[in-house]
Amino acid sequence: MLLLSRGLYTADVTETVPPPPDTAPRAASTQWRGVLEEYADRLPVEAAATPVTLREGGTPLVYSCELSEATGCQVWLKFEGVNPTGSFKDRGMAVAISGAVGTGAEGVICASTGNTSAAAAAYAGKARLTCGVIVPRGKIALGKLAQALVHGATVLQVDGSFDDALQVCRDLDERYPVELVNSVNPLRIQGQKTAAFEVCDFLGRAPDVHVMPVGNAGNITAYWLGYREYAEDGITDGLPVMRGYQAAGAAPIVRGQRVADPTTIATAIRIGNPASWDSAVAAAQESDGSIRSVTDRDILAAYRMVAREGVFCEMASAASVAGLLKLSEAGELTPDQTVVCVLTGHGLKDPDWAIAGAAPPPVVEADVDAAAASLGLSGAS
Ligand code: AN7
Repeated sequence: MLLLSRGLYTADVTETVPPPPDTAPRAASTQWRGVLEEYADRLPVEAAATPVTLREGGTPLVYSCELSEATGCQVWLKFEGVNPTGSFKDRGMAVAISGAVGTGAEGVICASTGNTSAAAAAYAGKARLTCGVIVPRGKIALGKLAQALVHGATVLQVDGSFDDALQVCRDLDERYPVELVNSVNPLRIQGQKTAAFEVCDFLGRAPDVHVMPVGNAGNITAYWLGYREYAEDGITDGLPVMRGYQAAGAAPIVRGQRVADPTTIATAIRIGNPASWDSAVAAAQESDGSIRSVTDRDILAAYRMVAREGVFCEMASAASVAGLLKLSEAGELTPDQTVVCVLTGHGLKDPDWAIAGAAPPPVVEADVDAAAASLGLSGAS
């Protein structure tokens, strides 16, 4: 066995995963129960039989006044940063780890630009499975590394890219008794498609345009699957145009060839050879959409813009907003369209960027007059 024992835990795995409580129907429930229970009828039964959940999903769709004014559309932000580990990865990981428990796996592995490892570590911890993660050395945000470590994963760094790390994990999966929980695992896509259901459930319809970042391309594959399932079952009567955005320095799909040394400040999407490349292209083509790129400068401006409106997303997430603004500038949006931008992860995972863009807060005396003067207040009563 490659993975280290968790030492403390010797109990049978199934003993640690009690059946879900017999909860109230969705409308009467006050706590969101997680994607496995909320969408049990739309997920593979084998995963639902051994549920591992941190009550992921149920994330807010926040109306953006700023972006709606800027584009003439109704723009909603699907804020996936409020998932249990702070990114959309929890949706797919809940299902993939549940599946791993069901098949009797003892350990899981993944390669990651950070968020997948945080989610894998947390859900493996919940299920008392061992977890090994392989990350590109020095290229993942500190908060994400902290998550993987604190949840008890064994973290390895490789001198290489995410793509190199994923290849190692694929090889391990082939030769050792471990379950691979990257998005090449179909249960990950199944879990992540629930975000599309939530969007439609909340809006009462499918959006006209769906904008999101693209890295390894699992998430665009998952959203497109979710939107299609709802349309095929007559729950919605339209499909959105899918608009995916890669970072300009890591845009293999846009360039039509692998990028050997991808570079971008959006480390989460610093990926040169996406595993779900073909299905991402299919989502764009079938929906009359596109996969394009945005520069790091565009991403940073978008990151600051949504943060000023109260939503703190991570840099990679802001690629969706940067993309939306480019669509608007190019006249590719129709007034009053309903647009959803996915913000895939939380800004607190990597606060360095927020700090770097701000002047250091001045130090003042603990005194009302000094504070008022520094705040520019006048007209005291
Ligand atoms: C915040 O964690 O690939 O196109 O290893 O963390 O489905 O890969 C992260 C990807 C967008 C891209 N936004 O999603 C990983 C990893 C954030 C992300 C993406 C990621 P995919």
